[in-house]
Parts: sequence; structure tokens; C-alpha cells
Amino acid sequence: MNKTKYINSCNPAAVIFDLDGVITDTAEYHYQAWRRMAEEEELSFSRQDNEKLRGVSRRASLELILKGKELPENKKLELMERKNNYYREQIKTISDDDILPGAVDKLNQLKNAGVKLALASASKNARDIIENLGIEDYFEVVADGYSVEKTKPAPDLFLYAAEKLNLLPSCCIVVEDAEAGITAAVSAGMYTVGIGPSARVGRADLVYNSVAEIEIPEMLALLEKR
Ligand code: B16
Ligand code: MG
Repeated sequence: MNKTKYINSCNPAAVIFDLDGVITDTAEYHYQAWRRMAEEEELSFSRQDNEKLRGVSRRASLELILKGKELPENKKLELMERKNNYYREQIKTISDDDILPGAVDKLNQLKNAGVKLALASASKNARDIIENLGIEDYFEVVADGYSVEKTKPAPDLFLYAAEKLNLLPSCCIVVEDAEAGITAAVSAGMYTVGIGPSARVGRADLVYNSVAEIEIPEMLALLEKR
């Protein structure tokens, strides 16, 4: 790949990766943990319901599970903490075996092309997860659930990452698996790469079925549209 061709106009450019659903698949662990809590509380919660939680914060997830049911704030806090404890039990054993196929290869290709890398996850557990995966050194900036108040679909998490990288949003490409994440990146004024079905991420500038299928030159060529 011609290194300078893609980064000249931005000098350098950045790719900002989402975590859950892009680098690793923790959605199943989130599902198991929410389901355990929901069963204990006699709340109905299906796999279909879980799809709506993709990329959204812990609190927004709880509100979706409650489906309008009113609860006092202290009870909500307890439910979120209980779910998080169940979730953390599961992610303790995460290792590099849990990195989605092709993800490390793409990180290496981008690094070698002189592109800056950042992570932007709504999760407050993101740092622990990337440490367990052994990939924390790839990212110059990590934006997580503690970095901003309003996470996806608000643009704040991605804007925070761009600011820390000292780059314009128009020099950033976001890789996301969630509709909320694509909405957030578009609102931030960034280019978007969607991972998954078009029904979910079809609004993105480019869509691939999996991270392994990403064509790095095609993705970086988005920056030439500026
Ligand atoms: P936590 P991402 C998101 O991660 C998950 O997709 C979403 O299901 C979860 O509710 C959210 O993180 C918050 O996670 O409870 O660990 O703070 O896709 O933005 O990497
Ligand atoms: Mg995600």
C-alpha cells in the first residue's frame, strides 16, 4: 500500500474502533448478565430485546429492559451494579483468543500505513477488556464510558477521541457495529465503516459483514472524499 497516498490530505488520519462487536464479541456476555438480572427480577428479556442494547450505555440498556416500568433511582443503581458484577465475572477470563478474526491484522496494517488508532467504547469496562485481550498498546487514545457523560448515539465519545488525537473529525474514520454508533459518528462529522447487516449499519459510508473483510485501501480512500 502506498503509505503517503491516503494520509497526505489529513497528515495523519485516524481510525477509531468500537470495541464490543468490532474487536471482540462481548454482546453475548452482556446478554447473559442482563438475562440473569432480568430473571431474578421477573422481567421479560429476550435475545431480540438484547439486539436493541447494542452499543448503548448501561443505563440506557436498563431503561430499554424496563420497557417503561418505573423504579426508584436506588433500585436502578442496584440493578445496574448487579448486572455489571455478573458481566465482570464473565469477562475475567477473556484472552487474545476472544479477539474477532482479522482484527489484529487490520490494526497492524493501519499502524504500518501511518494511521493513528483510537478506541471509542460506551463501556466502562473497556480498559479491562483491551488489557485482557492484550491489545491496549495499539491505541493512542482510549475513550470509554467514563470519558463523556453522553455516550452513543451522541457524538461526544468520538469527538473526545478526535480532540485527544488532536485531529479534525473529518480526518477520522469510525468502525462500528451498532446503529447507535453509526449515528454518533455521523453526528460527529466522521467517515463511517459499518460491520454487520445493512438493516443495522446501512447508513455507514462502507459496510462489511465482518472486520476480517475490511479492505484497508478502500476504507482509507474515504478520506480522499474530503
Ligand atoms: P458497560 P461498545 C457497549 O460497548 C456495548 O455494546 C453495550 O451493549 C453496553 O451496554 C455498553 O458498552 C456499556 O457497557 O456496562 O460495560 O459500561 O459497543 O460501545 O464497545
Ligand atoms: Mg459495538
